[in-house]
Formats: sequence, structure tokens, C-alpha cells
Amino acid sequence: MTVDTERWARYLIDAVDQRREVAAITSLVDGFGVGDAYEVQRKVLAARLAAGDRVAGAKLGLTSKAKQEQMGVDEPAYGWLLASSVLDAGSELDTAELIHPRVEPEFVFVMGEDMAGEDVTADDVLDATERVAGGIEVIDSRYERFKFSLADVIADNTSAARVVVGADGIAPREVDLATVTCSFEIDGVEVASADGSALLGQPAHCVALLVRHLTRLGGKLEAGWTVLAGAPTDAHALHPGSEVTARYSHFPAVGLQAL
Ligand code: 0L1
Ligand code: MG
Repeated sequence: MTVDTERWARYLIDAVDQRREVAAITSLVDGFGVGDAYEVQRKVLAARLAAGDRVAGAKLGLTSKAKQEQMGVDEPAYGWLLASSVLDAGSELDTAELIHPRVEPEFVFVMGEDMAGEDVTADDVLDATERVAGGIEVIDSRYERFKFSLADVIADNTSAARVVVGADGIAPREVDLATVTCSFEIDGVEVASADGSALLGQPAHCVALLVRHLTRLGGKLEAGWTVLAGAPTDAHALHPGSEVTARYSHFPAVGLQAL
């Protein structure tokens, strides 16, 4: 049976705009698959762009082995970053704008050149990257209790909500990104730590997978885009009043204040 992707795109847009959680699409639609999910994601993006937003970049989710095993998948999920979702480092975020936000540290690539190709490698990504920085992603699944299957989370643009990107960063080959460590703090207490190797062995490899995905869809990764390669640690609930800091061995620390 053909899935009415227009209807499910509207369903998710309404959930975001009305700040309310909704049932997972797979619990409502038999046979809702990954192909349907990327079509819903595309329609949600098209609606946001038609309403005046802009693409600021793209993101990967489920890039750590731990998250993949938890979900029973062996492929990352790909999504879009809207300009309206990008916050300056040290920004304040009113949690009342969101449903049940969680935060996670990110490895962020700022692209210097367009990239496309189904055989793109991590090395090619490093050649095309302008800088790599730390970040904090705020994810906010639109689904009840943050529970979903792979197709659900893809349709939901990989739970993307907000992102804070560090103002500075390093040249892509200044250090092996797999060895960059991250300590993630909430209210001054370290809640998790990991290094870049948690991202499928090498953060630049994750970006290469994104380029291959965009190429299969007939697109490309564009110069100037911001790319979230993924979170090396689990995500943690974001409560009003919390101060979140991601500290890295080689990037400046990034902070976010929740209101
Ligand atoms: O950015 C992410 O890794 C989120 C992927 C989607 C899974 C989740 O919401 O935890
Ligand atoms: Mg993330």
C-alpha cells in the first residue's frame, strides 16, 4: 500500500509547532519503511523552506556503535540542519520551545568545498573541510517517550531541534580526530566522556557516509554547510536552568544555558 507521506510530514510539522509528542508512525502505518521515511523527511524540509527557513547543513545520527546496537541497526540516519536551529556558542535556550529535549556533544565539520560521490572516503572529507569544531546538539524526538524505530526517527529528521556550534575550531588534519577527547558536563558535573573514535572509528568517515547518502539522493554536500558528524556519548535530559558544557582536548569548550 502506498504511504501518504504528505500526511505524515504534516503530522510531524504539527507536533513540532504545537510542542506535543505523538505516536510513532510505525505504530500507525503497516509497512512504513526507511524509503517512506526519507520521503517524509524531504517533505518536512520542503515545507520549512517554503515558509522561509534555509538549509544550514546536515547531520548524522546513530553514528556510535552503542546507539546502533541499541536500535538494532548498522547504518547511521541522516537529517537536515535548518538555519533557524543554529545557535551561537554560549546561547540561552528556552526549553518551553521544545517537547522533552536532550543534549549531546557533537563533532562538527564546516565544509570548504562541495562534495559528491558514492566512493568518497574520510580522507576526501578532510581535504574538503575548512574546520572542525565542538558543538552541542539539542535533540527533541517528536515521539512519545523518545521511543521510535529507525524509520520513525528518519522521518522525524533524526530528532534534530537545535545546535550550538563552537565559534573556533581546528584545521581538519591538525590532529587525528579519532583521538580528540570530549568531556560532557551538566551543571558542572561530568555526565559522560568519549573520544572521536566512538564515531564509527573516525568522525570524518561518518561525514563520508553522509556524502554518499546525499549523492544517492541526487544531491551533494555544499561548501559552507555545517555538518554534525554525531555524538560520541549518550544524550542526557535537558532541564530548565541547567548549564551544559562540552569540553574537548583540541577544540574550545562549547556551552549552552537552558532557561
Ligand atoms: O543526533 C542523534 O544522534 C540523534 C539520532 C536520533 C536518535 C535519538 O533521538 O536519540
Ligand atoms: Mg546528534
